[in-house]
Amino acid sequence: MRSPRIGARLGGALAAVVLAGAGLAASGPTARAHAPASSFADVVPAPVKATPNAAVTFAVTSGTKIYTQPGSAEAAGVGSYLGELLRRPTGFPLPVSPSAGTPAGGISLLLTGADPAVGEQGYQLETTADKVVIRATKAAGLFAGVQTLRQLLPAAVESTTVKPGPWTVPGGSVLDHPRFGYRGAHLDVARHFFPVQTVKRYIDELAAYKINNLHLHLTDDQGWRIEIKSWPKLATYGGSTQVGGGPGGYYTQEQYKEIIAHAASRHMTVIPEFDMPGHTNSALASYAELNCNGVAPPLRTDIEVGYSSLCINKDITYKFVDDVVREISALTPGKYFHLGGDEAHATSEADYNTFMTKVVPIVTKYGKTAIGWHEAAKTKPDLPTSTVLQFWDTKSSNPAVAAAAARGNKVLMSPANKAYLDMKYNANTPLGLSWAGYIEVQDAYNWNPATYAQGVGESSVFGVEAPLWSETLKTLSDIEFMAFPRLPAIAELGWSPASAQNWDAFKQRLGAQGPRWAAAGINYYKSPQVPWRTGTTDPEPGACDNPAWDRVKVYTGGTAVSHGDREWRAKWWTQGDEPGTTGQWGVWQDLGACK
Ligand code: NGO
Repeated sequence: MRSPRIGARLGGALAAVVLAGAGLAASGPTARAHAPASSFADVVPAPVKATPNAAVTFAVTSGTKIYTQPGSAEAAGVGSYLGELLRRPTGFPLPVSPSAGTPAGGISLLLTGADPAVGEQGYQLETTADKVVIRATKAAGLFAGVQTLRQLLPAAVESTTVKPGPWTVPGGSVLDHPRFGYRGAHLDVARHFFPVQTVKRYIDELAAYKINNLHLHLTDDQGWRIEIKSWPKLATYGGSTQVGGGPGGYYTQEQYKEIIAHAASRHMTVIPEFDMPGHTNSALASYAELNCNGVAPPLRTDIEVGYSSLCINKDITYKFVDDVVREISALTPGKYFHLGGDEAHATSEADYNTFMTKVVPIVTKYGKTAIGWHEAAKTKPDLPTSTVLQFWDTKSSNPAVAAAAARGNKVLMSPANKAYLDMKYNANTPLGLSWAGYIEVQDAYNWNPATYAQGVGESSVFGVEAPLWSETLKTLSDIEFMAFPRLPAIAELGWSPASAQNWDAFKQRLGAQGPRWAAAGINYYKSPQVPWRTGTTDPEPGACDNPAWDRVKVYTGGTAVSHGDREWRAKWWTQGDEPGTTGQWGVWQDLGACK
């Protein structure tokens, strides 16, 4: 028996619910054909304030229109994004046009009339019987409001094929804004290279949880992943392999711009990282002159760390750094440039100081603000207070970071034993590392970014970021398995007020995401800590009759396989490319969830 949830029913009365502390009741009563399948209590990250009105619902129908703020191309962009999102599962036309009003039968996205409390990234959302209105001061806020609206629709809204509906939104209102302006995810494309398509899809998945920064780890010992025109061998040679010895790859500058543009369309900023002076074997292997002894080392495909260093006392090192920072900065509209600085075990302390002192001004010269891993806090003389330090320690006491925070540097919180998405969930997890311990969902959620590191209080916290290192990860499906459900946990720590942090309430909200991921074909870890919801309007996928997809097999057109709870058919021949992605060899057609 499948029963749509109708959310918290409040006897028809308009009841204000502040999502602080205990959260809302999680389970709803029995199925009703036109009842909302989701509720305000299910939204991740938890909104600051939600006020359900159980007396009304709004239905998206074939006549629904999307209206956007007249004169705002950015609001129109959010409108067309919403249209794209909803057309796929509903099959409705959902035209987008400007309107300063809030016509009946519409979803209005307006940059007027929002409560100033929403700030630059927050929004207000109101659902009545005949319309949905989202108001914000900036398009980023409208985009965040659209993500909430998306979670208020039934889970089948995530389906890639047309579903019957009904597409009901619960009545009520939301006032919402983030705790931290910076909510990041990091992706290591150096240890294993991921094609543009995979990065775009991950961006889409992150945006659903109001992540607004993507930190791309573009260079490391095993691979250089971005074309640098003044040093072409970095990509063509330095990017020619990866961990385990595969062919690797790199983004052309055009492809990097394509990633940035896609992220921008999801109100997400790309932070590029050129990791130095350590983690540079791929560069040292590409150009002999960058080495102190003038000899290029071989490319590396193992996962050792801490053995490589740029040559601190050669002038060409700084010409090289200047060229790379200049080219990448010119391609990157965002304000921040990540210069790494971690695990420079092959660089002496004196050399590290010399290097950082020379390199931070290069970043500034090209108009960017530097972010470095927390080891940069030890640099003497002190780095400028504008430098952001990314905390990845597993210990809460780090005197150098505390001292930098006391001087005024901001700290981006990514403690490895909490926020690292590449740590295994438990000893049996097939993917991931375990040097920082196992991280179950509750561990990823139960920490406070503003009290975790000694001497780094709320006002010193720049934001929260979930790193995903790829030593063991090869495919989109691998990425998804490690990120879901922990990424939404970190996203909630970054967005929701500290007072809303409550594991028992969060695990219920998280449970409501499972059917959404199943509908979207997202591979996720079905943690036993989470009460996964199955009662949605979307049929739960059962077992597929087809054989499971096998990466190493060659499939010819017509072959059907099962993968990620869905069925896929090879359109022509394909090998290695994951069902759901468009790869260099072939294309898969989605035949829908397994019945
Ligand atoms: C460390 C190391 C990375 C590894 C990662 C694996 C940092 C900042 N440096 O984190 O090179 O890939 O752990 O978890």
